[in-house]
Amino acid sequence: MKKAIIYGVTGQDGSYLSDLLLSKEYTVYGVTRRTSFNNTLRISHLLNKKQFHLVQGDITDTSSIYRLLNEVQPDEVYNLAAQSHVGTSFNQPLLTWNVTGQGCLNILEVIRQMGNRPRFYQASSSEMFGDQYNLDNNREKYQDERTTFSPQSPYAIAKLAAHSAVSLYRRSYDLFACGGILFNHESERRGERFVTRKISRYVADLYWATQTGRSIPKLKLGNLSAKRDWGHAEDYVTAMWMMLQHDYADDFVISTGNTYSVEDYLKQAFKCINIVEYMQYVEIDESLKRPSEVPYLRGISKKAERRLNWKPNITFDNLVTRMVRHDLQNNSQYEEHHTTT
Ligand code: NDP
Ligand code: GDR
Repeated sequence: MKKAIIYGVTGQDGSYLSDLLLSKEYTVYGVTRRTSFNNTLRISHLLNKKQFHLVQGDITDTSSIYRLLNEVQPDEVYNLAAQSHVGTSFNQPLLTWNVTGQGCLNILEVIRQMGNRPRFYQASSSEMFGDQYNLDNNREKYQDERTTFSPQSPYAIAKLAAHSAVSLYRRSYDLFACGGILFNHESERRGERFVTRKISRYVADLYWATQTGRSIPKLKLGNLSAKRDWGHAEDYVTAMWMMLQHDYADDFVISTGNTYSVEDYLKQAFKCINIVEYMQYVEIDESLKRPSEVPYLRGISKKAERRLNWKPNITFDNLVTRMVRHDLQNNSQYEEHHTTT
Protein backbone atom coordinates (compact mmCIF):
# COMPACT_ATOMS: atom_id res chain seq x y z
CA MET A 1 0.00 0.00 0.00
CA LYS A 2 1.48 3.39 -1.03
CA LYS A 3 1.85 6.42 1.23
CA ALA A 4 1.50 9.99 -0.05
CA ILE A 5 1.97 13.37 1.58
CA ILE A 6 -0.09 16.25 0.18
CA TYR A 7 0.93 19.83 0.99
CA GLY A 8 -2.05 22.12 0.34
CA VAL A 9 -4.61 19.41 1.14
CA THR A 10 -7.28 21.92 2.22
CA GLY A 11 -7.29 23.63 -1.20
CA GLN A 12 -9.34 22.80 -4.29
CA ASP A 13 -6.80 20.43 -5.84
CA GLY A 14 -5.71 18.92 -2.52
CA SER A 15 -9.25 17.77 -1.81
CA TYR A 16 -9.75 16.15 -5.24
CA LEU A 17 -6.29 14.57 -5.17
CA SER A 18 -7.05 13.07 -1.74
CA ASP A 19 -10.29 11.59 -3.13
CA LEU A 20 -8.35 10.09 -6.04
CA LEU A 21 -5.49 8.62 -3.97
CA LEU A 22 -7.85 7.16 -1.36
CA SER A 23 -9.82 5.50 -4.17
CA LYS A 24 -6.51 3.89 -5.18
CA GLU A 25 -5.99 2.63 -1.61
CA TYR A 26 -3.17 5.01 -0.71
CA THR A 27 -2.66 6.13 2.85
CA VAL A 28 -2.83 9.92 2.62
CA TYR A 29 -1.12 12.39 4.97
CA GLY A 30 -2.71 15.77 4.28
CA VAL A 31 -0.74 18.73 5.61
CA THR A 32 -2.58 21.75 6.93
CA ARG A 33 -1.19 24.89 8.49
CA ARG A 34 -2.60 26.16 11.74
CA THR A 35 -5.34 28.75 11.30
CA SER A 36 -7.65 30.41 13.79
CA PHE A 37 -10.67 29.16 11.84
CA ASN A 38 -11.76 25.87 10.33
CA ASN A 39 -10.15 25.50 6.89
CA THR A 40 -11.15 21.85 6.33
CA LEU A 41 -14.48 22.45 4.58
CA ARG A 42 -13.34 20.84 1.32
CA ILE A 43 -12.06 17.71 3.06
CA SER A 44 -14.70 17.33 5.79
CA HIS A 45 -15.93 14.13 4.07
CA LEU A 46 -12.46 12.58 4.56
CA LEU A 47 -11.72 13.42 8.17
CA ASN A 48 -13.15 10.17 9.58
CA LYS A 49 -11.55 7.88 7.00
CA LYS A 50 -9.04 5.42 8.41
CA GLN A 51 -6.54 5.94 5.61
CA PHE A 52 -6.63 9.72 5.77
CA HIS A 53 -4.47 11.56 8.31
CA LEU A 54 -4.61 15.31 8.79
CA VAL A 55 -1.23 16.54 10.04
CA GLN A 56 0.02 20.03 10.86
CA GLY A 57 2.84 21.67 8.94
CA ASP A 58 3.84 24.67 6.89
CA ILE A 59 6.05 24.72 3.80
CA THR A 60 7.88 27.79 5.05
CA ASP A 61 9.10 25.75 8.06
CA THR A 62 11.78 23.34 6.79
CA SER A 63 12.16 21.64 10.18
CA SER A 64 8.51 20.53 10.10
CA ILE A 65 8.97 19.20 6.56
CA TYR A 66 12.07 17.30 7.63
CA ARG A 67 10.28 15.72 10.59
CA LEU A 68 7.17 14.72 8.67
CA LEU A 69 8.94 13.24 5.64
CA ASN A 70 11.35 11.24 7.79
CA GLU A 71 8.57 9.99 10.05
CA VAL A 72 6.16 8.96 7.28
CA GLN A 73 8.75 7.79 4.69
CA PRO A 74 6.24 8.43 1.87
CA ASP A 75 6.36 7.01 -1.65
CA GLU A 76 5.08 10.26 -3.14
CA VAL A 77 4.99 13.94 -2.10
CA TYR A 78 2.66 16.41 -3.84
CA ASN A 79 3.36 20.13 -3.32
CA LEU A 80 0.10 21.96 -3.99
CA ALA A 81 0.60 24.53 -1.24
CA ALA A 82 0.80 28.13 -2.40
CA GLN A 83 -0.39 31.68 -2.03
CA SER A 84 -2.20 30.95 -5.27
CA HIS A 85 -4.09 34.18 -6.00
CA VAL A 86 -2.29 36.14 -8.75
CA GLY A 87 -3.96 39.48 -7.87
CA THR A 88 -3.02 39.13 -4.19
CA SER A 89 0.61 38.47 -5.12
CA PHE A 90 0.95 42.11 -6.27
CA ASN A 91 0.03 43.25 -2.74
CA GLN A 92 1.93 40.53 -0.87
CA PRO A 93 4.96 39.74 -3.05
CA LEU A 94 7.26 38.69 -0.22
CA LEU A 95 4.80 36.29 1.37
CA THR A 96 4.10 34.89 -2.10
CA TRP A 97 7.81 34.39 -2.67
CA ASN A 98 8.30 32.64 0.70
CA VAL A 99 5.38 30.27 0.28
CA THR A 100 5.00 29.77 -3.47
CA GLY A 101 8.68 29.95 -4.41
CA GLN A 102 10.92 29.02 -1.51
CA GLY A 103 8.42 26.52 -0.06
CA CYS A 104 9.11 24.17 -2.96
CA LEU A 105 12.87 24.45 -2.49
CA ASN A 106 12.45 23.64 1.21
CA ILE A 107 10.78 20.33 0.30
CA LEU A 108 13.32 19.53 -2.43
CA GLU A 109 16.22 20.05 -0.01
CA VAL A 110 14.68 17.66 2.54
CA ILE A 111 14.03 15.01 -0.14
CA ARG A 112 17.60 15.34 -1.48
CA GLN A 113 18.96 14.37 1.91
CA MET A 114 16.72 11.33 2.43
CA GLY A 115 17.85 7.71 2.07
CA ASN A 116 14.64 6.48 0.43
CA ARG A 117 13.67 9.42 -1.72
CA PRO A 118 9.97 9.82 -2.49
CA ARG A 119 8.76 10.90 -5.93
CA PHE A 120 7.88 14.61 -5.99
CA TYR A 121 5.16 16.58 -7.80
CA GLN A 122 5.33 20.37 -8.02
CA ALA A 123 2.24 22.41 -8.94
CA SER A 124 3.70 24.63 -11.67
CA SER A 125 1.50 27.02 -13.59
CA SER A 126 0.64 28.34 -17.06
CA GLU A 127 1.08 31.81 -15.49
CA MET A 128 4.84 31.23 -16.00
CA PHE A 129 4.33 31.79 -19.77
CA GLY A 130 3.03 35.30 -19.17
CA ASP A 131 2.69 37.09 -22.51
CA GLN A 132 4.59 34.48 -24.55
CA TYR A 133 3.10 32.10 -27.10
CA ASN A 134 3.82 30.16 -30.28
CA LEU A 135 1.72 30.07 -33.47
CA ASP A 136 0.26 26.87 -34.92
CA ASN A 137 -0.37 26.13 -38.64
CA ASN A 138 -3.62 28.12 -38.50
CA ARG A 139 -1.72 31.00 -36.90
CA GLU A 140 -3.58 30.40 -33.62
CA LYS A 141 -1.63 31.19 -30.46
CA TYR A 142 -0.74 28.38 -28.06
CA GLN A 143 1.71 27.40 -25.31
CA ASP A 144 3.39 24.04 -24.72
CA GLU A 145 6.53 22.69 -22.97
CA ARG A 146 8.78 24.51 -25.48
CA THR A 147 7.26 27.97 -25.10
CA THR A 148 9.46 30.62 -23.46
CA PHE A 149 8.61 31.63 -19.90
CA SER A 150 7.98 35.31 -19.17
CA PRO A 151 6.33 35.74 -15.76
CA GLN A 152 4.08 38.81 -15.35
CA SER A 153 3.36 38.76 -11.59
CA PRO A 154 5.13 38.08 -8.28
CA TYR A 155 3.14 34.81 -8.20
CA ALA A 156 4.44 33.73 -11.60
CA ILE A 157 8.03 34.69 -10.69
CA ALA A 158 7.80 32.51 -7.56
CA LYS A 159 6.27 29.61 -9.54
CA LEU A 160 9.01 29.86 -12.19
CA ALA A 161 11.74 29.82 -9.52
CA ALA A 162 10.18 26.69 -8.01
CA HIS A 163 9.76 25.07 -11.44
CA SER A 164 13.41 25.79 -12.29
CA ALA A 165 14.51 24.28 -8.96
CA VAL A 166 12.55 21.09 -9.73
CA SER A 167 14.29 20.78 -13.08
CA LEU A 168 17.72 21.49 -11.53
CA TYR A 169 17.28 18.93 -8.74
CA ARG A 170 16.09 16.33 -11.26
CA ARG A 171 19.18 16.85 -13.45
CA SER A 172 21.76 17.42 -10.72
CA TYR A 173 20.71 14.99 -7.98
CA ASP A 174 18.66 12.48 -9.95
CA LEU A 175 15.50 13.20 -7.98
CA PHE A 176 12.23 11.86 -9.41
CA ALA A 177 10.70 15.36 -9.51
CA CYS A 178 7.99 16.49 -11.96
CA GLY A 179 6.65 19.96 -12.76
CA GLY A 180 3.02 19.85 -13.88
CA ILE A 181 2.46 23.03 -15.89
CA LEU A 182 -1.26 23.16 -15.30
CA PHE A 183 -3.54 25.64 -17.03
CA ASN A 184 -6.55 27.07 -15.14
CA HIS A 185 -8.78 24.43 -13.64
CA GLU A 186 -11.93 25.17 -11.73
CA SER A 187 -14.67 23.25 -9.97
CA GLU A 188 -17.53 23.31 -7.49
CA ARG A 189 -14.78 23.52 -4.82
CA ARG A 190 -12.96 26.50 -6.38
CA GLY A 191 -12.00 29.35 -4.03
CA GLU A 192 -14.54 32.17 -4.08
CA ARG A 193 -12.06 34.89 -5.06
CA PHE A 194 -11.17 33.29 -8.40
CA VAL A 195 -13.19 34.76 -11.24
CA THR A 196 -15.17 31.65 -12.30
CA ARG A 197 -16.48 30.92 -8.80
CA LYS A 198 -17.09 34.59 -8.12
CA ILE A 199 -19.36 34.62 -11.17
CA SER A 200 -21.13 31.30 -10.49
CA ARG A 201 -21.85 32.36 -6.90
CA TYR A 202 -23.22 35.70 -8.07
CA VAL A 203 -25.46 34.10 -10.69
CA ALA A 204 -26.92 31.77 -8.03
CA ASP A 205 -27.44 34.68 -5.60
CA LEU A 206 -29.13 36.69 -8.34
CA TYR A 207 -31.43 33.83 -9.30
CA TRP A 208 -32.67 33.28 -5.74
CA ALA A 209 -32.94 37.03 -5.07
CA THR A 210 -35.18 37.36 -8.14
CA GLN A 211 -37.31 34.42 -7.00
CA THR A 212 -37.93 36.09 -3.65
CA GLY A 213 -38.40 39.61 -5.04
CA ARG A 214 -35.15 40.99 -3.63
CA SER A 215 -32.45 42.93 -5.44
CA ILE A 216 -28.70 42.56 -4.97
CA PRO A 217 -25.77 44.87 -5.83
CA LYS A 218 -24.03 44.52 -9.19
CA LEU A 219 -21.17 42.06 -9.68
CA LYS A 220 -17.84 43.91 -9.61
CA LEU A 221 -15.24 42.55 -12.01
CA GLY A 222 -11.90 43.65 -13.47
CA ASN A 223 -10.57 42.71 -16.91
CA LEU A 224 -13.15 40.81 -18.99
CA SER A 225 -11.03 40.35 -22.12
CA ALA A 226 -8.31 38.05 -20.71
CA LYS A 227 -8.49 34.58 -22.24
CA ARG A 228 -7.96 31.40 -20.27
CA ASP A 229 -7.85 27.66 -21.00
CA TRP A 230 -10.31 26.38 -18.40
CA GLY A 231 -10.62 22.70 -17.42
CA HIS A 232 -12.08 20.82 -14.45
CA ALA A 233 -9.89 20.07 -11.39
CA GLU A 234 -11.02 16.42 -11.24
CA ASP A 235 -9.39 15.75 -14.63
CA TYR A 236 -6.25 17.66 -13.66
CA VAL A 237 -5.46 15.83 -10.38
CA THR A 238 -5.51 12.58 -12.37
CA ALA A 239 -2.71 14.02 -14.51
CA MET A 240 -0.68 14.82 -11.37
CA TRP A 241 -0.90 11.22 -10.21
CA MET A 242 -0.09 9.88 -13.71
CA MET A 243 3.11 11.95 -13.82
CA LEU A 244 4.40 10.24 -10.69
CA GLN A 245 3.55 6.75 -12.05
CA HIS A 246 5.50 7.36 -15.30
CA ASP A 247 8.80 5.55 -16.09
CA TYR A 248 10.83 8.73 -15.74
CA ALA A 249 10.39 12.21 -14.27
CA ASP A 250 9.54 15.07 -16.61
CA ASP A 251 7.54 18.30 -16.99
CA PHE A 252 4.12 18.23 -18.66
CA VAL A 253 1.62 20.83 -19.87
CA ILE A 254 -1.91 19.96 -18.77
CA SER A 255 -4.71 21.82 -20.55
CA THR A 256 -7.79 21.46 -22.78
CA GLY A 257 -6.50 23.19 -25.95
CA ASN A 258 -9.47 25.60 -25.93
CA THR A 259 -9.55 29.21 -24.78
CA TYR A 260 -12.38 31.49 -23.65
CA SER A 261 -12.48 35.06 -22.36
CA VAL A 262 -13.71 36.00 -18.89
CA GLU A 263 -16.68 37.55 -20.71
CA ASP A 264 -17.41 34.20 -22.42
CA TYR A 265 -17.57 32.57 -18.99
CA LEU A 266 -19.83 35.37 -17.74
CA LYS A 267 -22.18 35.00 -20.71
CA GLN A 268 -22.38 31.21 -20.35
CA ALA A 269 -23.02 31.41 -16.59
CA PHE A 270 -25.88 33.91 -16.98
CA LYS A 271 -27.30 31.74 -19.77
CA CYS A 272 -27.78 29.00 -17.15
CA ILE A 273 -30.47 31.20 -15.54
CA ASN A 274 -31.83 32.38 -18.91
CA ILE A 275 -30.36 35.90 -18.74
CA VAL A 276 -29.01 37.21 -22.04
CA GLU A 277 -28.45 40.87 -21.12
CA TYR A 278 -25.84 40.01 -18.50
CA MET A 279 -23.89 43.29 -18.64
CA GLN A 280 -26.68 45.16 -16.82
CA TYR A 281 -25.70 43.18 -13.69
CA VAL A 282 -21.96 43.84 -14.02
CA GLU A 283 -19.87 46.83 -12.93
CA ILE A 284 -16.26 47.18 -14.05
CA ASP A 285 -14.11 47.98 -11.02
CA GLU A 286 -10.73 49.41 -12.05
CA SER A 287 -9.20 48.35 -8.73
CA LEU A 288 -9.73 44.68 -9.71
CA LYS A 289 -7.54 45.11 -12.79
CA ARG A 290 -3.96 43.90 -12.29
CA PRO A 291 -0.86 46.08 -12.77
CA SER A 292 0.29 43.54 -15.34
CA GLU A 293 -1.99 40.97 -16.99
CA VAL A 294 -1.58 37.64 -18.81
CA PRO A 295 -3.73 38.22 -21.89
CA TYR A 296 -3.99 34.82 -23.57
CA LEU A 297 -3.53 31.21 -22.50
CA ARG A 298 -4.24 28.11 -24.59
CA GLY A 299 -2.28 25.00 -23.74
CA ILE A 300 -1.43 22.10 -26.00
CA SER A 301 -0.95 18.96 -23.91
CA LYS A 302 0.03 16.53 -26.70
CA LYS A 303 3.05 15.36 -24.68
CA ALA A 304 0.84 14.29 -21.75
CA GLU A 305 -1.58 12.67 -24.18
CA ARG A 306 1.19 10.66 -25.86
CA ARG A 307 3.34 9.73 -22.86
CA LEU A 308 0.81 9.54 -20.01
CA ASN A 309 -2.31 8.72 -22.02
CA TRP A 310 -4.01 11.69 -20.30
CA LYS A 311 -6.94 13.59 -21.78
CA PRO A 312 -9.48 15.94 -20.20
CA ASN A 313 -13.12 14.78 -20.10
CA ILE A 314 -15.01 17.86 -18.97
CA THR A 315 -15.75 20.60 -21.55
CA PHE A 316 -16.04 24.34 -20.93
CA ASP A 317 -19.88 24.34 -21.20
CA ASN A 318 -20.05 21.39 -18.84
CA LEU A 319 -17.74 23.09 -16.36
CA VAL A 320 -19.78 26.31 -16.25
CA THR A 321 -23.07 24.40 -15.90
CA ARG A 322 -21.71 22.23 -13.08
CA MET A 323 -20.42 25.23 -11.14
CA VAL A 324 -23.62 27.28 -11.52
CA ARG A 325 -25.88 24.29 -10.73
CA HIS A 326 -23.87 23.54 -7.60
CA ASP A 327 -24.16 27.11 -6.36
CA LEU A 328 -27.87 27.26 -7.23
CA GLN A 329 -28.44 24.12 -5.20
CA ASN A 330 -26.38 25.32 -2.24
CA ASN A 331 -28.27 28.59 -2.29
CA SER A 332 -31.64 26.88 -2.51
CA GLN A 333 -30.82 24.99 0.69
CA TYR A 334 -29.90 28.33 2.22
CA GLU A 335 -33.15 29.90 0.97
CA GLU A 336 -35.23 26.98 2.28
CA HIS A 337 -33.56 27.22 5.65
CA HIS A 338 -34.18 30.95 5.90
CA THR A 339 -37.79 30.82 4.80
CA THR A 340 -38.66 27.97 7.17
CA THR A 341 -36.83 29.20 10.30
P1 NDP B 1 -5.86 26.77 -3.40
O1 NDP B 1 -5.59 28.22 -3.19
O2 NDP B 1 -7.27 26.29 -3.39
O3 NDP B 1 -5.06 25.93 -2.28
C1 NDP B 1 -3.79 26.32 -1.82
C2 NDP B 1 -3.42 25.45 -0.63
O4 NDP B 1 -2.15 25.86 -0.13
C3 NDP B 1 -4.40 25.55 0.56
O5 NDP B 1 -4.57 24.26 1.11
C4 NDP B 1 -3.63 26.44 1.54
O6 NDP B 1 -4.00 26.25 2.89
C5 NDP B 1 -2.22 25.93 1.29
N1 NDP B 1 -1.18 26.80 1.84
C6 NDP B 1 -1.03 28.14 1.67
N2 NDP B 1 0.06 28.57 2.31
C7 NDP B 1 0.61 27.49 2.92
C8 NDP B 1 1.74 27.29 3.74
N3 NDP B 1 2.55 28.29 4.09
N4 NDP B 1 2.04 26.03 4.18
C9 NDP B 1 1.23 24.99 3.86
N5 NDP B 1 0.12 25.12 3.08
C10 NDP B 1 -0.18 26.36 2.63
O7 NDP B 1 -5.14 26.35 -4.75
P2 NDP B 1 -5.55 25.23 -5.83
O8 NDP B 1 -5.98 24.01 -5.14
O9 NDP B 1 -6.41 25.86 -6.87
O10 NDP B 1 -4.15 24.99 -6.56
C11 NDP B 1 -3.23 24.03 -6.06
C12 NDP B 1 -1.83 24.39 -6.52
O11 NDP B 1 -1.77 24.40 -7.94
C13 NDP B 1 -1.35 25.78 -6.08
O12 NDP B 1 0.04 25.69 -5.86
C14 NDP B 1 -1.62 26.66 -7.30
O13 NDP B 1 -0.74 27.76 -7.30
C15 NDP B 1 -1.32 25.68 -8.41
N6 NDP B 1 -2.04 25.91 -9.66
C16 NDP B 1 -3.40 26.01 -9.65
C17 NDP B 1 -4.10 26.14 -10.83
C18 NDP B 1 -5.59 26.27 -10.85
O14 NDP B 1 -6.12 26.71 -11.88
N7 NDP B 1 -6.30 25.91 -9.78
C19 NDP B 1 -3.38 26.14 -12.13
C20 NDP B 1 -1.94 25.99 -12.01
C21 NDP B 1 -1.31 25.86 -10.82
P3 NDP B 1 -5.25 27.04 3.57
O15 NDP B 1 -6.48 26.23 3.22
O16 NDP B 1 -4.92 27.02 5.00
O17 NDP B 1 -5.29 28.41 2.96
P1 GDR C 1 -5.73 33.40 -12.74
O1 GDR C 1 -7.22 33.18 -12.18
O2 GDR C 1 -5.20 34.73 -12.42
O3 GDR C 1 -5.75 33.01 -14.18
O4 GDR C 1 -4.91 32.36 -11.86
P2 GDR C 1 -8.32 34.24 -11.71
O5 GDR C 1 -9.60 33.50 -11.70
O6 GDR C 1 -7.91 34.95 -10.49
O7 GDR C 1 -8.32 35.30 -12.93
C1 GDR C 1 -8.62 34.91 -14.26
C2 GDR C 1 -8.77 36.17 -15.12
O8 GDR C 1 -9.95 36.88 -14.72
C3 GDR C 1 -9.64 38.26 -14.61
N1 GDR C 1 -10.60 38.89 -13.68
C4 GDR C 1 -10.72 38.63 -12.37
N2 GDR C 1 -10.06 37.77 -11.56
C5 GDR C 1 -10.45 37.69 -10.25
N3 GDR C 1 -9.84 36.83 -9.43
N4 GDR C 1 -11.43 38.49 -9.74
C6 GDR C 1 -12.11 39.40 -10.51
O9 GDR C 1 -13.00 40.08 -10.04
C7 GDR C 1 -11.75 39.46 -11.89
N5 GDR C 1 -12.21 40.20 -12.95
C8 GDR C 1 -11.51 39.84 -14.01
C9 GDR C 1 -8.19 38.27 -14.11
O10 GDR C 1 -7.60 39.55 -14.33
C10 GDR C 1 -7.61 37.16 -14.99
O11 GDR C 1 -7.29 37.64 -16.24
C11 GDR C 1 -5.39 31.04 -11.63
C12 GDR C 1 -4.91 30.61 -10.24
O12 GDR C 1 -5.52 29.39 -9.89
C13 GDR C 1 -3.41 30.43 -10.22
O13 GDR C 1 -3.02 29.86 -8.97
C14 GDR C 1 -3.01 29.48 -11.37
O14 GDR C 1 -1.62 29.32 -11.41
C15 GDR C 1 -3.51 30.03 -12.69
O15 GDR C 1 -4.92 30.16 -12.62
C16 GDR C 1 -3.17 29.12 -13.86
